[in-house]
Amino acid sequence: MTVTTDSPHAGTVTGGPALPQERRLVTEIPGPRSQELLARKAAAVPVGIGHTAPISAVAAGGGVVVDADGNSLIDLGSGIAVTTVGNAHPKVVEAVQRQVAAFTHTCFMVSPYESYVEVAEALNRLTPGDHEKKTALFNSGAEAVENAIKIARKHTGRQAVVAFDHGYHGRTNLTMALTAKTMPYKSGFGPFAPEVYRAPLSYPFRDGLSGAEAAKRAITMIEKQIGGDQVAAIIIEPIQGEGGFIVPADGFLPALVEWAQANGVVFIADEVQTGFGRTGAMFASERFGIVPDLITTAKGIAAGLPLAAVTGRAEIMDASHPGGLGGTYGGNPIACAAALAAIDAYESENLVERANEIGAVIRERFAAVQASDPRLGDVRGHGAMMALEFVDPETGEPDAALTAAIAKASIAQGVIVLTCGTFGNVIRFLPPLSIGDDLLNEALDVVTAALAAA
Ligand code: PLZ
Repeated sequence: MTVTTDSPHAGTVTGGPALPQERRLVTEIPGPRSQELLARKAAAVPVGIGHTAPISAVAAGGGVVVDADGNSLIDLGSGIAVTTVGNAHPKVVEAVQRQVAAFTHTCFMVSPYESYVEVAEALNRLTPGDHEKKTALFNSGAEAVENAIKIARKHTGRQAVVAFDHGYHGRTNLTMALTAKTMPYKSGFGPFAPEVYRAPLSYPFRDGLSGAEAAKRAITMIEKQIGGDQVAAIIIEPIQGEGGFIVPADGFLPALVEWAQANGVVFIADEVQTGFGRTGAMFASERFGIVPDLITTAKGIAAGLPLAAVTGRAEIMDASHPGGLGGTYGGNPIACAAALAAIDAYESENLVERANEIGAVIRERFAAVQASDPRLGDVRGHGAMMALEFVDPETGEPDAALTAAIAKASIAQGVIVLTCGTFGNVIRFLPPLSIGDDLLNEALDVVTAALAAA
């Protein structure tokens, strides 16, 4: 990238895996150049758009993000589970450069092109189940979720949609309605879309229920409060993301799928955060032995280019009349080129297995911490989607202040960590699968020290 203004970011910046794989702090975080950008951000960008790490990013790759002051931070967030193959992955860079020079846009609904169809074919092949599938492409996770609901309603001729406690599905009007948490996602932004109902989840650390018990509780609520024959779709994240990396008890998801099938309800797995190798399986649904009717994907699909998809049973996907689905940019050719390169990387570089190795390192290290520190109530997750839930050891109540302090101290020490959870008391790890063991361990040392010091 060559920048020809006189900004402090001027010059040629190359990211990707060739960046020195090190944590390097040459200023305080934020350094002077980052502070300058953040001041401009405060003046030019509304406060509604927050940020986690107070830096001005100029390059990233492997397991690091480099800022304008020359600090190199270890990345345990992947831009919220997006750069899973690694930032500026060489295959993605090459594919994007080739495509951008060929054509930037035609609108697939005006003049179709091959890469869109290839992404659809790849998703039809990679998603769980060997039934006939079709895929439609969109721009964001929220847009994919909106379209999955449209498709399910058209297919069933029903209106009600069931989402779950702690669920997160986006910030558009319908997806705000589907999202559980009011602050910061919903407060003051209503009225919300109608015919959205919320069922209780399985949250083993907090409810102590078996998967079968939790499923019975949810199904009873659906049958008594909505009626199975009124429900178009159930939508659920196999592992909840923003809601706290909540892994449901065994049997919970299969029981819901079975109930949906028996009642003609479309089961939608929202794999926007869990998809593409993140959980140590190509899709988290595989980890729970379920085959969803529809699956929504985004984030890791295209290594940072905006792309999202709805993939599912051909007869459901074909429910819409011609022209009923679409959008100007959905399946943009540059994003599709990036997706094909990213999918190639997932498959040829053993990245799904790498997610499991990363998960094993995180689990082992924090199981040891947990044994001596009762504030660490739960260590959970699958693959490279792991979380730590912090509590008051006396009461078991969520400890959001401790969690925020650990995240803040870690970032100040050059490790980008994200928090999540309805109660704000969860640290989540979403490292790029391109991170090396040394860097990963160094980052976990920093987080562990931050906990000890807090
Ligand atoms: N479904 C399961 O995780 C996005 C949101 C960050 P978009 N999660 C990150 C924020 O604060 O806005 C997400 C998700 C699941 C849907 C979405 C929405 O995806 O691409 O952000 O629209």
